Amino acid sequence: MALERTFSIIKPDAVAKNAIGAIYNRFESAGLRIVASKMVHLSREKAEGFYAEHKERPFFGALVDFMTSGPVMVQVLEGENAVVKNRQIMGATNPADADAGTLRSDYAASIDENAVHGSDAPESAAREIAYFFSDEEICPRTR
Ligand code: IDP
Repeated sequence: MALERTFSIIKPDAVAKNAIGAIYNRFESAGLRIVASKMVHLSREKAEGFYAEHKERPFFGALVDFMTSGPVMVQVLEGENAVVKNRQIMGATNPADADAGTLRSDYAASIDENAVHGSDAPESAAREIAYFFSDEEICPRTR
């Protein structure tokens, strides 16, 4: 299978728990390679744009409040089947439904504060990667 890329966010709750390294270890242990990475504190405008598809949902304001409440790590993960693999590593949106051993089972407190984001399809991955990274910021494996 060809290499695929997906977009990932370690959300403010998991950054506050000092879990960046532990979460990166999960990605790398599963065979995903971090090919771009940075820490950012999202503006409201940036967070609202990222979650624009949820604009009409009742939780939208709380979601933007949360996503702007502290710094996040954003990264591009590369590997075989990266989109699906990352979603498996993350677990279900609601940590109460997440399988044991997934990131959300281990690090998320609630559906509102659920530790990580991961693209749900190759198309959204491409859009989300471009929303945060220029081509020059992405460093694919060279050897
Ligand atoms: P995903 O992050 O697993 O892809 P989405 O349905 O795309 O889930 O929702 C985006 C984010 O919006 C979730 O990660 C979660 O933080 C928040 N969210 C989704 N549904 C709810 C809800 O019912 N209540 C509160 N927050 C929600």
